[in-house]
Amino acid sequence: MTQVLRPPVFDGADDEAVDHFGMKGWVLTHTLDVDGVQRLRGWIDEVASWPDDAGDWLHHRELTDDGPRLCRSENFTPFHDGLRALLTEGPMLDTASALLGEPAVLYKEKVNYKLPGGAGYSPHQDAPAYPFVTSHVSCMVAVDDATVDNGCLEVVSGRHNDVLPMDDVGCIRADIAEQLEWVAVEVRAGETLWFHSRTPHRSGPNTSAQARRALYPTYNALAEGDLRDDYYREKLAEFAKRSAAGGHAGVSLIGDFQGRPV
Ligand SMILES: O=C(O)CCC(=O)C(=O)O
Repeated sequence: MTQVLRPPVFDGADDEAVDHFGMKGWVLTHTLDVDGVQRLRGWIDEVASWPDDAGDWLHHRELTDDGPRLCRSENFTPFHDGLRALLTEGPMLDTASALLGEPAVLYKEKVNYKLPGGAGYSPHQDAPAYPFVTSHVSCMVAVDDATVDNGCLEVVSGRHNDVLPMDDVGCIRADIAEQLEWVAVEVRAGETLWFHSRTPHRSGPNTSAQARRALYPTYNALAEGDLRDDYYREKLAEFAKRSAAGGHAGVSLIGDFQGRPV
């Protein structure tokens, strides 16, 4: 049985939060107050309403029992001033830098919408999916309360030192994943769950009637370079290659998404 956790929420990356992250491979922080959450929801609605082909952002859809639904948008910070400021300046960047132990820079960003009926994600670590960088940290900024019912993240504590054996789609091998001690971390809207690039994580489907939207920026150590443009160039080339080969591009460079991309 997966244990459900409501861990301490730190105000920012003070020494205690950094120690928690170092020990567990994840830490929960406060990011936005009630007004900030309202503003963020408005921004996410704006991004979701952008047409597919009017810019270089990417929208991905999945087939749910209610038909095709948006499951992910990415590469939107160049086109949205509010989201760019939230993710590339101030407390978010400061926390990423404190957790990396050196100045950080935004590597990539996405929204996972996980609308009602939206699918979950297989056990995986992010490190194998991110070319070019060795030192990076990701987080989930909860746009809506994330709960067990709507598919919050589940993590494994203290297992962020190694890349675990993978299956042929880049997820953690099933026999290894089932031996790990998973904890479900419920995250309230406006809080942020930071996790190391090698922290094993997974999530269930959204079985509730409400959306579970979350914003996921990833930061790398600036010393490795500002590689965001390279990342999206590589990703678009890989998606184009998959489509040209007659397959579906998918939503990710690894096969962690359990839904039916359309
Ligand atoms: O949003 C989720 O439920 C999981 C997301 C995730 O693990 C990913 O996008 O790699």
